[in-house]
Amino acid sequence: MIEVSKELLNRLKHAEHILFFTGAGISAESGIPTFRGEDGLWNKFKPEELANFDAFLRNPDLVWEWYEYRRKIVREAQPNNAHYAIARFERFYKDVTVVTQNVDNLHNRAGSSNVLELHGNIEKNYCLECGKRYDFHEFPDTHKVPVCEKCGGKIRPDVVWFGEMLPAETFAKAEQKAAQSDICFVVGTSAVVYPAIGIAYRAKEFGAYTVEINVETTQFSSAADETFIGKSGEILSDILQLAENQNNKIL
Ligand code: BV8
Ligand code: ZN
Repeated sequence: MIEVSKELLNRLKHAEHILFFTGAGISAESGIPTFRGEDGLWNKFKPEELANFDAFLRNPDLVWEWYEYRRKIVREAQPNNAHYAIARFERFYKDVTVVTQNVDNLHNRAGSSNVLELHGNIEKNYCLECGKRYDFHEFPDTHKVPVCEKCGGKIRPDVVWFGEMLPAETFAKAEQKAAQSDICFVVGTSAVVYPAIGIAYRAKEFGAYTVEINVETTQFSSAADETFIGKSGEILSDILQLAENQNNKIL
């Protein structure tokens, strides 16, 4: 069991609004490669080459194949203890929000009920021309960008690429939740991508007690009130246990 501060115990006892801000590190224990780690996805490919719209126009089949490769990994992956611990926080607090940069759908699959996907969801796609949606759709040929059955346009993943705006409503909701939160857990993110990480700074600005969970320190560490260095699956399971001890009320 990890050692936590009196302040965090006190906050776990009295908090009403909990915010989890998560990045690729929370899915590492599910076997999904992160972006910037040593075996990171970006090491093989550079973000500029793949996760942006120009790359898709330049080389649609390559970008499509990369997403199909990642979709396969995601489909074979299972949520891990960190995802499940976050979902179980809903037993003790009436307002638990997950703001994730991840596109792997694992928070939803673990049972969290309020997940805000700032960068979209790799299981969702749409036609560039007519906008027809192809959500959770299995495409026959994973090596070629598919064409829309309605209008023949190219189909793209419904994720936010570099240089693209984040979904406005989702981001606004995340900002509102950040301003309300009593505790903000910042889990498994290198804290380099904007405006997403701005949500964690905003929670702090509005008085949330910020707790970072990561296997190493990050750019956010100096802003965090408390940092736990370790795997999110283990640390969040311990913090869930502490939350349970602090809240004899089960909702
Ligand atoms: C926008 C798409 C503008 C889907 C992604 C210069 C300075 C600042 C900002 C910028 C700049 N130049 C450009 C920008 C803006 C840019 C940006 O932030 N760039 C950064 C890289 C410098 N942002 C954008 O372009 C955004 N859009 O700004 O639009 C605009 C404005 C007006 C009008 C029009 C446009 C869009 C950003 C979204 C890009 N899309 N993904 C996909 O393919 O996945 S970003 C990509 O990075 C993923 O979404 C990922 O989630 C995100 C963040 O990465 P992390 O999740 O943090 O993952 P990472 O691998 O980096 O770190 C993993 C961490 O986990 C590590 O710390 C590791 O230690 C830890 N870990 C590992 N194992 C564990 C663990 N922790 C705990 N337990 C473990 N077991
Ligand atoms: Zn179409």
